[in-house]
Amino acid sequence: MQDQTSIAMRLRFHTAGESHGQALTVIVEGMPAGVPLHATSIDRDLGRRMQGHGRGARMKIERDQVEILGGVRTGETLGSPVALLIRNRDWTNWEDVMAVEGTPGELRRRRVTRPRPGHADLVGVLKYDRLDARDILERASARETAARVAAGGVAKVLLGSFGVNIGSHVVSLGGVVATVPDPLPDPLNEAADRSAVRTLDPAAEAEMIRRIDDAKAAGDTLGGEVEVVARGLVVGLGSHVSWDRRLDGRLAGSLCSIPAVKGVEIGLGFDGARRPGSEVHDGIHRDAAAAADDRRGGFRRARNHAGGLEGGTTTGEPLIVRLAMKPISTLMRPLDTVDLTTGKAAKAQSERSDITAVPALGVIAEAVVALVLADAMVEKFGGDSLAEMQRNYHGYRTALGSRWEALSTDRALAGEQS
Ligand code: EPS
Repeated sequence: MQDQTSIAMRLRFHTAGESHGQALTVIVEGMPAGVPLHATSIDRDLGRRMQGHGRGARMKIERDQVEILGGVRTGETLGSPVALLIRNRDWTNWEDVMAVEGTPGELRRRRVTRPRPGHADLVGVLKYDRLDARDILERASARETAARVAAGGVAKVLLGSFGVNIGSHVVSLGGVVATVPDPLPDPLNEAADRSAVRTLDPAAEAEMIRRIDDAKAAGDTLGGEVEVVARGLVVGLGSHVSWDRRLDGRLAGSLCSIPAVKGVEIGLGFDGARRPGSEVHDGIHRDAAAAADDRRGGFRRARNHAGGLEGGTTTGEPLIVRLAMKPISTLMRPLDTVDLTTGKAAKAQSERSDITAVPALGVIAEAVVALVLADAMVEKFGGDSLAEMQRNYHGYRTALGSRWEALSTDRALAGEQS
């Protein structure tokens, strides 16, 4: 069923839970039956999300692991909603503050009345008519991204069954821009995960770490940019026919919904806007090697400035997206605000937080890209079971492979007749 007011999804997910509540939960709906799924395949990415120089003390408390509560039996999905749970270990320190039971409006310990510029604190209390900004920040917290990484882990398993893999790396942090190797290492994550800031440039890495340490000493925070690369995609996911089926729009919308993400680029992105068309678009070629590659439809591109998308549709080249993350809005040397109880000028509340979460952003963005791509795969190849989806997928690839042959036969016949 198409939702006319939002981007339609066939593989859908919803997360719930507060940062210091008992747990985060996720329901992933639309997975075909028969996909091998184990908690361990999701836990790897949950662990990767917690890493990175510049994370706060919370990451020393948590040991994020998923419990699969529904949708899986004997290590395989059933086609029913997949229900996941990630317990917050920090809950034991917050049980009184975050208890579900109590008197409405009751004022509790750790009340937040001095909203942080840049966070959801102020707009949230105004919009939801709350007295304590904790009612807002508990859900606005980027802790929610743990649940999204879990959902993305499910999507990654589905994509893996079709030879798609997704990696990421940090391209800038705190104003330090990394030199990106060309070609990128494959597998990408094996290389990026070796770095404390998930960058592929060792010289930039040292400088990024220095800037994080300096920001910490100054009570400040840092943003940056990450790149996500998805390899192994088949030509033809997404569509040009309607706005909500264009994959570039679906990716940009989903990626911008990650807390603190302020920009998304696809392929050359903003840089492409400054060059003439001849230096932007990727020439189309066909030779023997290309003809044998049915995944790309039998064609080869001179380069991949398009980042794997043309007309809102995959080309079969690697999908390349970049995200910009603003610095975290909890500053230990806080900015100007107004106290919501007195109406007087004050300094914003300081809560324990991170100096930067840019290295974690790559892992979160991989998950979000995986969810969008898995949705596009289900859209195109459908099916109630993985086996049915595989048949549809391989049937499509076979048709792509024989298309040129059919076309040349038609042309030969047309030539004979004229
Ligand atoms: C996060 C958990 C949070 C923060 C961070 C992300 O833990 P706590 O608030 O208990 O210190 O480290 O949240 C934010 C950046 C934010 O703005 O809320 C996590 O699990 O990723």
